Amino acid sequence: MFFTPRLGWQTGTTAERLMKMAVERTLVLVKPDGVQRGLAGEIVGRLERTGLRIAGMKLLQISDGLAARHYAEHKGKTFYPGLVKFITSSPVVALVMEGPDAVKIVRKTMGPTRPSDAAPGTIRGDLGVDVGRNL
Ligand code: FUP
Repeated sequence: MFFTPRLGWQTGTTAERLMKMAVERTLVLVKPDGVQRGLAGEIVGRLERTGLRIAGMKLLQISDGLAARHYAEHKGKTFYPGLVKFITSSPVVALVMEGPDAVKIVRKTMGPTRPSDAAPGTIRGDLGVDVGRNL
């Protein structure tokens, strides 16, 4: 027997297949634009409806130090200073989503970084304004 919120209780070969899948955890940040626009609940709801589990969630004011660590891969890029200024400008909702294939499922639900590339039905396709305000 194997349980997932997405599929419920499964038995037999389906359960065996699910048990072999890696249960992943992935960090999601609803950034200041999402929180200020009152869309945190909408965004968390869409992620929750995928069937993944909310393993943790809190409202958090990101410090300069934490922003630098989180976005270390972007240091030196033109948009980096603006990104750090923006992410530290007001509280974010930080959550951890958990379940089989969580990384892929969250990425598909959010859509690509640029809202103009994101399909309707994705969070960024429906709600994102531009790459610097992509919720
Ligand atoms: P994502 O994981 O989709 O949030 O994307 P990245 O980690 O690649 O980018 C982090 C943030 O950098 C994005 F949410 C927005 C910002 N960004 C820009 O402002 N300009 C760019 O060209 C790329 C990213």
